[in-house]
Amino acid sequence: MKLSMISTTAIIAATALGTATLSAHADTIKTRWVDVEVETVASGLVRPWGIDFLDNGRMLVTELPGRLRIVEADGTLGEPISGLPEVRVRNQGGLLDVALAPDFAESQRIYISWSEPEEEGSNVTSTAVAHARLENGALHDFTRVFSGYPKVDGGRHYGGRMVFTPNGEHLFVGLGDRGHQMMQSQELDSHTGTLIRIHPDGSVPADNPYVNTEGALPEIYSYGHRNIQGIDIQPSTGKVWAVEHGPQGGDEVNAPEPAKNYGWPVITHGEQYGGGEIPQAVGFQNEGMELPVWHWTPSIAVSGMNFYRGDKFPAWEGNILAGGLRGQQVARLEVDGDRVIHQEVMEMEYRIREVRVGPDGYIYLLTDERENAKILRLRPAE
Ligand SMILES: [Ca+2]
Repeated sequence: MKLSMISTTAIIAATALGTATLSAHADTIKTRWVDVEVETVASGLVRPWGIDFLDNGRMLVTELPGRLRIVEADGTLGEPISGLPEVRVRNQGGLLDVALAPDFAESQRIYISWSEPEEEGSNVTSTAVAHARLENGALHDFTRVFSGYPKVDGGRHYGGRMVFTPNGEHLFVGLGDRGHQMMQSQELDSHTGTLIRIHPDGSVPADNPYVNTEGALPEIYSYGHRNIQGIDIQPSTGKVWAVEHGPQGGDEVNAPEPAKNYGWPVITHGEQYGGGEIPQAVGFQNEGMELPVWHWTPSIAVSGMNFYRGDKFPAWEGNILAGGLRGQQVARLEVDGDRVIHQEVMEMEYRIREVRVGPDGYIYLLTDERENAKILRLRPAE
């Protein structure tokens, strides 16, 4: 995806049934339905992780090392916004996602997720969510609405992706297994390896599946997840979908339903890093556990996911767009009901951390570099 002026010849290779891989060596990627231009909107970021869209093309972007910035439409990076909590920056931990409140236009309220230490400087952390009012480059009235239980000494698998339902009533947050004691993902007495559903003020919806289950945490919506890294609401159904990292192999797309078990670490298509079976795994399926809608084996290290909605890529309406870190790609999945029927891979030359459809219908990507990371924009070629 070098942005040279050489015209593109896309290389199309079938790598698996129903999959086409498109590799662009210029500024245009030829895909099945449309030629796609890749533009650099902004650069100079450090491990950007989350993005949401303000008015007039301005964007709010998090950087994992604990900064939140406004990026102007012309790519100018604003000064870091003050008023963040202590963010424990360690391995995969740091400042994670950002989302405008559903009533942002009136309230100026934003939501962030981050790795929250037990006490100042502690490595014992969990994923927390808060809201605050954004005004004059600073956060005010900072209010924590969720903190994962338990806090764990470790720097991996925080989850942290957030999405509001379109009516603003519910907030979903994906939480990871924290990288050890994986069987905690199978238990309901911790938030480890779960998808939670709360009201925007942090209160628990009365119709959450475990509100009347003794010993279960009431925020839990579904469980048996490994590390959710992308989440969105399917426009045609209003249902939540999520992508999660497998270990070595077995990255998944799931359409989580309340009280259902998505199997980690008991069922997986993955194996240990370096090879060998996951010790707790029994295979690809097991009684009472849900199969993924789709899986990537080998892993692309899936990160970021949005359903396409908008007027710029009409042929992609309702498709899933998912990023790949190790896979350095955007995967486009055509969805029919609750099945994926075709995959097309757009190869990028960057690790892709997040994929978001902007209010303008263009597709925004965050690249994952430790220096000079970028916001890229996909648009139909002229
Ligand atoms: Ca699973």
